[in-house]
Amino acid sequence: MKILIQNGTVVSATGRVLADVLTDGETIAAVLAPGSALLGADPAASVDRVIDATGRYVIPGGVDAHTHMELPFGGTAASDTFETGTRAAAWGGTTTIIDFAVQSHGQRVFDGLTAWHEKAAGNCAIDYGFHQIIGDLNTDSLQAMDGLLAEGVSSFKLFMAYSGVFYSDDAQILKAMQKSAGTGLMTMMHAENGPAIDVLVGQLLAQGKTAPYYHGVARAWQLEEEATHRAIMLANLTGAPLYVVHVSARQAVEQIAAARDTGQNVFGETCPQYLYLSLEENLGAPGFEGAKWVCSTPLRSRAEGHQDHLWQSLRTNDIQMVSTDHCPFCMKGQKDLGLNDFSKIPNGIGSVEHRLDLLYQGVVNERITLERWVEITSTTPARMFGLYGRKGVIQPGADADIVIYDPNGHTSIGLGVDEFGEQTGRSHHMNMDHSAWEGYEIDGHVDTVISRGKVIIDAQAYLGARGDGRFVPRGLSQYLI
Ligand code: DUC
Ligand code: ZN
Ligand code: ZN
Ligand code: ZN
Repeated sequence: MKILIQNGTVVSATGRVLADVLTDGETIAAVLAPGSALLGADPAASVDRVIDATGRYVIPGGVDAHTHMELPFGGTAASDTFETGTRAAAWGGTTTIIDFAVQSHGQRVFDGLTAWHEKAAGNCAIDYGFHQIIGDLNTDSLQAMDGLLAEGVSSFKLFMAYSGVFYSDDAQILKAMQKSAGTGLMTMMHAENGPAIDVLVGQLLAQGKTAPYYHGVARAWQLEEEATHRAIMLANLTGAPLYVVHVSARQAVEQIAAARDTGQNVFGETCPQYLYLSLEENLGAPGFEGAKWVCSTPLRSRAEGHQDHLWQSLRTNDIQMVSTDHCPFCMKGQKDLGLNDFSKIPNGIGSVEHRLDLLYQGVVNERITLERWVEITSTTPARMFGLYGRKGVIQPGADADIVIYDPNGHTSIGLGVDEFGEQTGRSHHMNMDHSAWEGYEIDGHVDTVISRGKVIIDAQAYLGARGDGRFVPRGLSQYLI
């Protein structure tokens, strides 16, 4: 199958150009001057399909480097399977996810990784890779980490919170970081001071403060700043490359920026929820409604300026990229486990479908440039996690993962049906009974999505199939020398 995308504006991390893009099989064959004579007078005669992209952007498919399909958490499991979650991602212009394989307590690392392969294999609509969560950091786990890269897993995640589940103490973190420094594997860190949070949670509950809002009170920004600083210092000592996940507090951003200014290999990720949503307006919604937005790190106070600072940090590169931390739970039967106790609400928000659209608003509102939009949603994630060249760029030889984005289009985000069962014209495809983004109106629209040379979203129709997506082994981060 050969596809010619004509007359679009090809946008990369470094610029934009009017060009035609030719795919051949699963890869990109050429980026050509518009109407290039190479194909002769009638391109339709030499390709299988011609797509007119006049007035639209042609961008590399999105790379979402932080998802949790089917994650067991809080006595339940994330509601998107690899099948439903990757299909929703495709609708939103994401053509690669990197999900977190879990080693749980008492399990061996490679048993956790194998279990994740079993969940994903044959079920995904788009390509996928894995990071490895090390949830039980013992001698055996440290040894197993030597074998991760050979399995195409070049990063592992540790948690400074969630005691008894994924938690690692400083001694364990130090040892894992020594391994990271020795192997080049990226250390990914959930940076919150869990033991301090646990004390505050207990005190709040004892005072009868059980509403979702108190989730945000207990997980104070000081505990994110402190843990971020501690992780940075341990990485500094050991020489480990460090990537801090889901940064929400401006003070944590400042820690990352300061470390980067000294030349340390420290990187930061934020998520759409921290750019748009807040402690006051969302977690503080009446009744139990705020449970929709219980995630960790938590949404932060708008009055304290975290959201504005995060947008600025994306522009100045104090923060390098945006992933979703997609971890969806339904209200009914899942979030409602914490009806009388906020600490029992499963943590997570579903956004895998909306990352490109939500970040495009940053272009519309002049928070970031068009090129930066492509960089933080596709190119940097690919480089950060050893996929660049194949993913994250439109160039000959790269996988033909391409999105045609219409800046004059419009996207209404929310459930496809309302409470009366009527079609709303909204766009939700995630397996959730609510949307954290209900009612968001987006300037811009994902028109066409091509995944390894196959058109999977076209004219509001899904043409992909379960099993189209393949595991992509990753190399070391391309940000490291
Ligand atoms: N944060 C979430 O919101 N969900 C899953 C795990 C995490 O760290
Ligand atoms: Zn986390
Ligand atoms: Zn996560
Ligand atoms: Zn459109």
